[in-house]
Amino acid sequence: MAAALPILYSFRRCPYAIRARLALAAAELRPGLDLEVREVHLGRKPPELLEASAAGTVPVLVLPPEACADLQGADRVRPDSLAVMAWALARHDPGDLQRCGADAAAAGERARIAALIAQNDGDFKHHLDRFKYAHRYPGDDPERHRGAALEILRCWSSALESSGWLVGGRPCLADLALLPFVRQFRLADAEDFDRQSDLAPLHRWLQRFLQGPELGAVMAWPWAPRRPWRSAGWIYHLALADEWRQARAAGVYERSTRGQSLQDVGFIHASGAEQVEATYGRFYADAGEVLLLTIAPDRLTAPLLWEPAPDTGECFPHIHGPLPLEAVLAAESFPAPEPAAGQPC
Ligand SMILES: N[C@@H](CCC(=O)N[C@@H](CS)C(=O)NCC(=O)O)C(=O)O
Repeated sequence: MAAALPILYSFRRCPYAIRARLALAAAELRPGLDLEVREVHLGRKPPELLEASAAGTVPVLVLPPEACADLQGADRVRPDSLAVMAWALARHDPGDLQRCGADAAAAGERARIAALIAQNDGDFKHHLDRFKYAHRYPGDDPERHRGAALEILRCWSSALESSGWLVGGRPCLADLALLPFVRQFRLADAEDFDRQSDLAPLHRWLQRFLQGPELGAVMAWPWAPRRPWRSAGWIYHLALADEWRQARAAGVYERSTRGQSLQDVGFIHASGAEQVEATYGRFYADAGEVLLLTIAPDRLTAPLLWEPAPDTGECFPHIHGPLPLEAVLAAESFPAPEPAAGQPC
């Protein structure tokens, strides 16, 4: 049996998750081979993520038991971006991003890196949120926060002036840790950001990342799948879009499978996380508009039984009663449409 891999719970556009993926990639870890990446939808966090980390934020890295036989439960969890970055670079840091040297110069650079990250995660993030997501802070003045964030960016820009890097003339942990947040600030009003002529060194620093291969790699498959990972803690049901619309109007869903009702069959057919594609291929491939319902078993009101299919003996989840709408966490087009080319991150 293949060895279990560390699991990264991630969200494609989250700046904390982006910095974690940048560090994991810098440590030359490969998704699918050295770790499993599970893309999370923040509106419906999988039970496995919440079990690993009650905070329910991403990124979270969960190490397999065999990778750390001497560690217990929570010790196997790296619960935030900085912990994930530290874990990755402690394993392998070919670019010496952490400045591991024992000399005073390396210690000074480590202190500078820590101060930059603290300023980013503290003051800069505070002002960025209140400028970028102004609607969440009614009564606050977004322009004041934009100005305060720009002040910090000017400091960083002067640090970049001599060498193009934040600390010590070559890339370091702080470059990776700040990049996704500066990128977010720019995305909030790119024209205005690009017009700030006193930020020229920062513009060059950001552009180097935006055009370079490292960021592109961690924003694409397999580092950042477009579809959320399917949890083994949920079950799934393929529904005809029209029948789902009727159920929403009626307040309850009572179809069993294509062409058959709950009353005809006695239960509602469903699939486990790994069974959806095969079910679609067998019964729905020519069915027109199909939706994939994600169902939380703990919200069902009828018994859920895993029972063998008569022809193959493979066990499938069966809901022995109506499906309440409250148990459906998501209803999404299936197969998922391809993202439009050039869609912003
Ligand atoms: N301090 C954490 C912060 C992570 C964080 O806030 N992530 C956001 C997404 S960008 C999140 O998971 N929010 C949870 C939610 O929206 O429910 C870290 O460094 O990883």
